[in-house]
Amino acid sequence: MSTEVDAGLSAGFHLLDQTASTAATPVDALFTALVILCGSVALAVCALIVFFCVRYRHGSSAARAGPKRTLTWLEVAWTLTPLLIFVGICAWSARDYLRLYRPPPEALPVAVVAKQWMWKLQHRNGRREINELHVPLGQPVLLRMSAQDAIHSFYVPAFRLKQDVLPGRITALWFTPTQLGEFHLFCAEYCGSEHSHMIGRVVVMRPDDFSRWLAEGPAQPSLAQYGFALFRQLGCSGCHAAGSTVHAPLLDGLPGRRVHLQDGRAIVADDNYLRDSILLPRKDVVAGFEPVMPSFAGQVSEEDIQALIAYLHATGETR
Ligand code: HEC
Ligand SMILES: [Cu+2]
Repeated sequence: MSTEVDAGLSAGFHLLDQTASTAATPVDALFTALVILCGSVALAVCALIVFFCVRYRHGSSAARAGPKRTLTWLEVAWTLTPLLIFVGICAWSARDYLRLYRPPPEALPVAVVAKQWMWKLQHRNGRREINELHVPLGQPVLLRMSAQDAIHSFYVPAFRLKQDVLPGRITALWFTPTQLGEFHLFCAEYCGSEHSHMIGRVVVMRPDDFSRWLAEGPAQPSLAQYGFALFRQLGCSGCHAAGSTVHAPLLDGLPGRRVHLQDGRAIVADDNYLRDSILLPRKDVVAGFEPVMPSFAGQVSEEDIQALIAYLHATGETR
C-alpha cells in the first residue's frame, strides 16, 4: 500500500518502541517513573554500601558507638514517605488501568478468535482477516476476544497493550491508533509447539482508506446478520420471539441491561453473561422464568457465539 507511511515495522534501535496508540503515552509515563524511582533507590543503596565500606573499613578511626537517642520524627518520616509514594503509584496505575478497560461506546467492534496457531478476526460488516488487523487512524477500536483451545495473549508492543485471550470467556481490549503504519502483533502466552509462529500485524490506515478497504472483499453477511441467521437456525427464535408459546425473555436491547435473577442477584448483561446464557443456561436463571433453555455447548463455535452476541448487540441499536 503505497499511500501508507510505513512507520511501524522499521528497523533500527529504539530504547522504547514507538508510541502508536492512546494507551502508549500513559503506560510509558508510568514505566519511566517506576524505572527512575527504582533506579534511584538501587543507586542510593549502592552508594551507601561503598561509603560504609570505606568509612568503616578495618583500621579506620571512625566512631562506632551507636546513636544516643532515637529520633521518632525521623522514623515516622522514612516509613510514611515510601508508603505515600507507593500508594500514589497504586492510585496512578489504577486510574490508567481502569481507563484501559472502559471502551468508549462508539468504538468499532472487532471479533477476535485465537486458536492454535493463528488470530482470526472479523469486522462488523463480516469482512474476515487472519493474522492481520486493519484499523482506522484516530478511531477507537474494541476487540472482543475469546480462544478456541489454549490461553493466548494479544500483544501489540507499539500500542503498549497486552490482554490474555481465554477459552471459556470473552475478554475485551480497546485502543485508538495514533500513527499510520504497520505494527507487530504477537501471541504473548506460550500456547503450544508453534506458539512462536502465532504472529501478525496491525495495519493502521487513513479513515477513508480504511472504509474503502472494509468495503472490498467478497460480499458476505455482517456479523450481526450471520448471528441472526444462527438465531433462527438453532431455534433460539422459537422460544425468544415475541409470539412464542414458550415463556422466554425477549432479548431485544438486552446487552448492558440489568437482569434480575431467580436467586435474587442482579447482574449487568455483559458479553460474558450473554456467552454463559448460551453455554451454561443454568448458571444464571432469569427471575420469573423456568430453566428450560438447553445448553448450546458443543453446537456453536467461538465465531458463532461472537456472531450471536453481535446480533444481540445490534437489536439494541437504533437502525
Ligand atoms: C427451549 C426454549 C429456549 C431456547 C431454544 C433458547 N432459549 Fe434462551 N432462554 C430461554 C428461557 C426460558 C430463558 C430464561 C431462563 C434462563 O435464564 O435460563 C432464556 C434465557 C436466555 C438469555 C438470558 C436472557 C435475559 O433476559 O437475561 C439469553 C441471552 C438467551 N436465552 C439466549 C438464547 C440464545 C442465543 C439461544 C439460541 C442459541 C437460546 N437462548 C435458545 C429459553 C430458550
Ligand atoms: Cu497463542
